[in-house]
Amino acid sequence: MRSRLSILKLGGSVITEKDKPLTPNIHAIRRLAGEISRAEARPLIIIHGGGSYGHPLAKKHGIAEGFKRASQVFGFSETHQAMVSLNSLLVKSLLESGLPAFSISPSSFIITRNGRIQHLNEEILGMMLEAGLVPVLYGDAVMDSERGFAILSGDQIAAALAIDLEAERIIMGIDVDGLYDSDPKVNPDAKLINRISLGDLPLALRSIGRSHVPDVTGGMMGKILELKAAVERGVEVIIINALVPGNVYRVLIGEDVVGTRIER
Ligand code: IP8
Repeated sequence: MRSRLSILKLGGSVITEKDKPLTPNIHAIRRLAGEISRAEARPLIIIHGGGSYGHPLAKKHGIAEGFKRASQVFGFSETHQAMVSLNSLLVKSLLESGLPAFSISPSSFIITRNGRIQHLNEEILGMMLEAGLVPVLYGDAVMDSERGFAILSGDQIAAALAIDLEAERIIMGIDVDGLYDSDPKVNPDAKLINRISLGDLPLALRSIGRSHVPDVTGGMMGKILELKAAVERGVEVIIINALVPGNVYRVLIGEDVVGTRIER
């Protein structure tokens, strides 16, 4: 039977200023921490993206392409550390809001092979959830058995954990209302898609615009492709705008929120 586990992915474009390197969106972080705490949704795993912390550094040092030269090793450390810093800001805010948040580095319990999760030790997460903790993970610079190292997106982690831990739903908090029939940042007439089935996804994906800021894990397109595997196994996926105050709280307590639901 499915657990009641919710996985909340907060996009890097929500918790950082995506155009300004290493700049958090402190206002959004504090507000979201309050909303998540107030909702009291359990069990819950929070995962966040890289935004202007992980992506520019990963790009600068070519981390997603794997180990090619010794000079990248320092960049690998720097990329991970940038994510640790961002994670600390979020975890600190969550704790201040009264939520028992617990930071975990994906690089300490996940190994990839050619960028795909090869080994994931979920035992520790299961025990934390049992204890009532809220694990807070992030897209990370990880060890890769073929390439030496890789960038593992928070979206791939969300889908893998949802499948392994039989989560009920993945909530994707991004900086627009959901999936549109064309890129809403370019086309003001773009229409929001409220529900979409896996069969109709390829058509919708063709209309998704390219990201204008560094995104080494494929932007919106990469996100959706990662989530497909979880939807196929019956996990409910809801994409909402986490920059709209109240949305994350409402979706966590089970209310209807404007967004896109991806169905089997
Ligand atoms: O923003 C990428 O995670 P994402 C993390 O979830 C790094 O794709 C280190 C760039």
